[in-house]
Amino acid sequence: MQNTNISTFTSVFEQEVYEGLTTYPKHLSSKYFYDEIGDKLFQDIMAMPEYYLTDCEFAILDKEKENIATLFSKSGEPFSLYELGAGDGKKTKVLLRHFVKNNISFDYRPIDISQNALNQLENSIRKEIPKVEVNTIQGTYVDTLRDIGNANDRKKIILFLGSNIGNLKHAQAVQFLRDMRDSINPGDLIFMGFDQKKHPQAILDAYNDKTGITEAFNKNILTRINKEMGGNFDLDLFMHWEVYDPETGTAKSYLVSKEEQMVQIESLKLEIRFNAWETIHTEISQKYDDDTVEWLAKEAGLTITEVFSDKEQQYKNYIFKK
Ligand code: AVJ
Repeated sequence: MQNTNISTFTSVFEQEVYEGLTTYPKHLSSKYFYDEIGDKLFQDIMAMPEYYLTDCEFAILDKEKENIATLFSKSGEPFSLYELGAGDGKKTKVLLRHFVKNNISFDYRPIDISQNALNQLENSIRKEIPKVEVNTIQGTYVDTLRDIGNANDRKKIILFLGSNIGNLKHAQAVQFLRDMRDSINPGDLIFMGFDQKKHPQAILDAYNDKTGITEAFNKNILTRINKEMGGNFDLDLFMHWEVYDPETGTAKSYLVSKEEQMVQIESLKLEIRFNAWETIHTEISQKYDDDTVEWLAKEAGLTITEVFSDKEQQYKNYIFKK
């Protein structure tokens, strides 16, 4: 018996798994990589030598912290520093420390879907940079952007680091930037990281490490389905496969079925057939160039006021205003 009644799904995750695995070609959303194990695996990815993004952005923030502080506090007004998908805040702390040292008046409002991640972040800031006023906000990007839009107590600066925008297709990225634009006022700023087009091999290596961390990260979505929905995916019967198209700048991750097989998912009352070498598309990680970021900004009604880059132009941070 197949479950086709949407009202019987107990979560959006269940509904999206059902839809993604009963359509052709099959797909699952990378937003479901992140549970406690997925968060840990992503930490491990950020520490890999192949995953240049984190080191590049860290270097940019460190090199440019003075310029960034000047731009954020130009008017001298106190501001709220919102951060979407704050995670462990390792890179942001470079800025926080510098702002505190220079007596810049601001509060830090990290936003994350995970209350656990927020608690850890708040505790570590309390310990390491106690002078920072932290006000955490738990929620999805969409909900919290609405809250940011409604909060007009202070000048707003929104951080969105890590090239997290790269998980969105261009049309979705434009919509996301429009939502950000709608949540700020003239004079407010958006500070974002965009990974850049580069040697295709460097990109493939970053998403296809030999140690298998990225593979485990990609497969964690199957582990979650097994645990949370009573699935019986055999992880060894799927392989991680990465492709990068240097023309479009899109890196895509797949899970490929190594043989013909059936998989059952109990809570969905679903049995799924995989042909040998059939794919599940799980993630895109878009790479950009200045023209593309300018185009996105224009489509969203934003203007780029500043671009910061590492020496090799592997990665860039852009400041946008309304
Ligand atoms: C967290 C979305 C920026 O796409 O580079 C890392 C996630 N996926 N390795 C990225 C990820 C595989 C990462 N983002």
